[in-house]
Amino acid sequence: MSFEFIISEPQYQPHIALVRLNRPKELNALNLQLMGELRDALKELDDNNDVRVIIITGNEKAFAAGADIKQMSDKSAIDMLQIDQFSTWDSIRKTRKPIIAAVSGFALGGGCELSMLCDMIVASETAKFGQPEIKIGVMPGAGGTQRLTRAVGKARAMEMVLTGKFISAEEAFQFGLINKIVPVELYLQEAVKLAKEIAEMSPIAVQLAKESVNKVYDSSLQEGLSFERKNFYMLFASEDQKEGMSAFIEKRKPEFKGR
Ligand code: DAK
Repeated sequence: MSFEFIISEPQYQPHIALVRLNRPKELNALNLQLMGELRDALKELDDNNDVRVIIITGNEKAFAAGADIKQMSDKSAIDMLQIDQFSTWDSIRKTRKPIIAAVSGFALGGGCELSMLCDMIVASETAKFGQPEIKIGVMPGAGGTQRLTRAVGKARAMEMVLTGKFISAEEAFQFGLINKIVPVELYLQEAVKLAKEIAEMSPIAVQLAKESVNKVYDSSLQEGLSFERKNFYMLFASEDQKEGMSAFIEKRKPEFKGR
């Protein structure tokens, strides 16, 4: 399979596949095509018997700075509902093989949500995690309010979601969001090291163990995610969403009116 916005290497190392998000000029902003490619690549790797662990990474500056605001800015609530990007995210969630996010630089909005959708996160010292959607007049829509809260607790999640402030790799580690922090030149290497340890285990046991750990989340997470998603779409009916996203694109401060 050939892709435009990602690079997929099924045999990056023995039994280890690497998927690189590859829109560097846009800080790997997750447009619909990139997310579709990521879904297709992960499906292919999940079906490939030689692959045991998958690593998703970006580049040193950005894992991903969120969904593509330029692609979303003029959408209506109904457009967003009909695009139904959630099915893409949901199919990534269903990947049976373990996925490690190797994060450096920005992991924001959908980028933070994508890293949390992975099973483990190895980060560089420069990594910054955040859910800054509130600053552009919306809110997290791909698991941020649910997975972040489960990972770091209500108080920290509330602060991040309501102020949009970023946390450093060090804070993310202290809060239990990530597995490891390493110097920037080592983050991919460290993710590979972790992947190798897992790749030595029984792939069937790994698959069932992953499924079982995730069961903890799934029972009530679904309800939360569907609630969150509807609220996210609803925000596209607001003037503040148009203002927030236009202001970002025009590089000015937004003026929110609460309408
Ligand atoms: N979208 C589009 N373009 C982006 C972008 C984004 N999210 N982030 C950065 N870029 C672009 C910038 O516009 C700029 O492009 P040019 O102006 O050069 O053409 C280029 O990348 C470099 O960015 P900056 O010049 O801004 O770089 P700085 O180092 O000054 O700042 C920054 C880096 C990451 C702090 C800043 O770019 C920034 O604040 N970016 C936006 C972060 C953000 O708000 N992210 C959340 C987006 S909303 C859902 C699925 C997903 C989602 C929701 C629902 N469903 C399945 C229902 C997700 C929503 C979101 O993520």
